[in-house]
Amino acid sequence: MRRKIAVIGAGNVGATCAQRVLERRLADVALVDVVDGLAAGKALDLAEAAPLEGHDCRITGSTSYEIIRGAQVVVVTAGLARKPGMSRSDLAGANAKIVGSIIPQVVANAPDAILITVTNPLDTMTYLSWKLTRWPAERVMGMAGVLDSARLRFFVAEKLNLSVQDVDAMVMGGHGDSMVPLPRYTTVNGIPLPELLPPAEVEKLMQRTRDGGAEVVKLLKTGSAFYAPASSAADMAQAILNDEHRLLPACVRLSGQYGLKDVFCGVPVRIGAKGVEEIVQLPLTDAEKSALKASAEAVRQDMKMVDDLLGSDPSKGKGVRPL
Ligand code: TXD
Repeated sequence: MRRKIAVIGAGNVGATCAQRVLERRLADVALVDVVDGLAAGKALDLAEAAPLEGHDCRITGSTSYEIIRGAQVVVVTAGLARKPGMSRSDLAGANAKIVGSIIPQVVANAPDAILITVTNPLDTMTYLSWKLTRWPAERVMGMAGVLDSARLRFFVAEKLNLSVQDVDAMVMGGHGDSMVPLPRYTTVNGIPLPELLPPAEVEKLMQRTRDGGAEVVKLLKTGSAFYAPASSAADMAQAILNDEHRLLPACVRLSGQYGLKDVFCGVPVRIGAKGVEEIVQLPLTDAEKSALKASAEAVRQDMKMVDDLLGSDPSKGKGVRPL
């Protein structure tokens, strides 16, 4: 059977993610966008690159969700992106309406898929997606930690003039200003970062990671980062499709882990064919624990906006309700 990934939103992140998937020869791609011709045009252009890239994956694009039928993974990237001076939370109202209109069509056409939410504000949109799908929490995850960790890996490698391949990093928490990059779990071939740099230098790299998205937005002026976000989403999709059991940070629903309950937040998880196979609990210091808690509480505030939009008890609703 041919494998298939649906990508909703054919903008910067969506189209680049489709390209990554094709060029990694991962799966066929179904690209959907609300703008007439956009997904179809980008899909045709990407299909015409196939002979040059030497892959046989197929790509189709449409405004219709019929093309996503049979997808094992759905990546939702549709929504407004940040402009300079905006926080991710500023996007919440507009993007909740967009994601709210998409999820019912995903559920109708790809009912057995695993969902990766990319749209910002990430943690809130992942929560909204989960609520609207009514799928088990293992099948709904948000992409942020893979990106934030990749940024940190790059900053460390650049600072130490080392290969990025030798640097690993872990960023937990919500995908916002309160994210929690963890120096102790940032290592160069097993050596923790605090052994290699003085505390002030370590902190600078952590702060640059927290500001990583804004740094790109400021340079681009018209939109936000998309190359590294697209690679991050493709990595997560690959872990699912290839049943790789990868340990990656992802935004998932916590049910008591790290002392946090009923909140969506970035933590290390094991990802495979069934989605989130396990939430991995790292030993944290008191300071790390309280930073994670503060970050999760900030997400919880934003999640209330979703609850307000959905009404008091969506669990009694029909399952999926467009906003
Ligand atoms: O780490 C992360 N999670 C992120 C998140 C990293 C980078 C970008 N992140 C967020 O992804 C960003 O803040 C935005 O909320 C989304 C998409 O960012 P992108 O840079 O791809 O934005 P674009 O280029 O504006 O593309 C958005 C597309 C565009 O083509 C719209 O026509 C489409 O979304 N769109 C829709 N498609 C389908 N259905 C509906 N309703 C719809 N509305 C807009």
